[in-house]
Amino acid sequence: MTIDTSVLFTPHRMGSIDLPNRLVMAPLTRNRATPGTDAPHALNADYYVQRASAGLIVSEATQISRQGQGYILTPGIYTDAQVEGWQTVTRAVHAAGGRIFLQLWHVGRVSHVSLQADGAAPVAPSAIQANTKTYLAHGFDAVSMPRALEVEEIAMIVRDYYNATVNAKRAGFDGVEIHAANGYLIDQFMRDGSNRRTDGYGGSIENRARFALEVAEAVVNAWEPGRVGIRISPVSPANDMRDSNPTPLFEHVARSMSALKLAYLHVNESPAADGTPFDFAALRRAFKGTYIANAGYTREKAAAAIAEDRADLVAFGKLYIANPDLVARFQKGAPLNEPDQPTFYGGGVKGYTDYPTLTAA
Ligand code: 8OZ
Repeated sequence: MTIDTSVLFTPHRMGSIDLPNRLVMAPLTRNRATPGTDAPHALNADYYVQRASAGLIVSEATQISRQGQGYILTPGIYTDAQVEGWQTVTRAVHAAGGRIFLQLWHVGRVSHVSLQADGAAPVAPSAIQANTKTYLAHGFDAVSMPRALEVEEIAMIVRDYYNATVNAKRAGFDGVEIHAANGYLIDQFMRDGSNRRTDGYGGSIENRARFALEVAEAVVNAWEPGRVGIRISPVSPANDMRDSNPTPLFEHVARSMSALKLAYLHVNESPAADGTPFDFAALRRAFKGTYIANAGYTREKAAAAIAEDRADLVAFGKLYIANPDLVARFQKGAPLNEPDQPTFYGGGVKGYTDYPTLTAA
């Protein structure tokens, strides 16, 4: 059976912006910022420009503060040098006809004392060490033991999200995506495997989702809801995450974000470790804006998801690493380049801006 994939190349209105097609470049950590400043530079602009035919680019995860960093050479959005670096990226992407959102990131406990000011412990909802690794100057290593945040400190981090959003606007982005997925700080608050708090930020679903809500409110106040999205990963076990009852938790999150009129809900649909099914369609129903599906989609699966109204847009990660002209390749049904795993994290041009386009190949 041949599938009609033409739906992938139809326009879509997402919040305050118009997208020319349904393909999203997923946020992808590549560890190639400037050493010392963690500012983006010309090579990073080249990389995003090559991928500017995507309906939407979501930038690599970008720390909102030094405390929010968990890996070497990931970019920030909290210094003037970083804002200026991102300006070169957004200007180049816009000149090439693209649209780009910045992904706002605080890693929480997925960090290491060597990245924190004065070698301090990373922060988390609770002092529970994750059984996971981070990428440091000496290679991959275990994350450090975190300390639990004081309630007053939580408000300061919400403020950091606000300031980072103001900076993203100054840097020329079209919007921002709140990274609430993959076991980083917001996800650590939401899921009960990493949150044992007994104050207003722990216990009930409403309490565990409170930090996510406060962050979303701050970000919307710094810009406008039509330029704000959020990414979640309800059952992904990545970074040692678990929750005893994810369905009502993430339905509550989707409904709350819908009430704030966020432009989109971006869902990493990676399955649970034990294969327990999760009803992603319930999240689709609970959220009134654009639904972006991600994880393991192909051209045909993406077209089917959109045709059957399970998603509005589909994000591609590894396929976008290897295929800068993914839109043109999908349009033609052309063969795809294979992603080269050893060059994903760190390095220069190799495995970054040297994947051939169809016309070059
Ligand atoms: C891979 C390596 C480092 C970070 C995520 C930001 O999983 C990441 C990430 C992925 O969301």
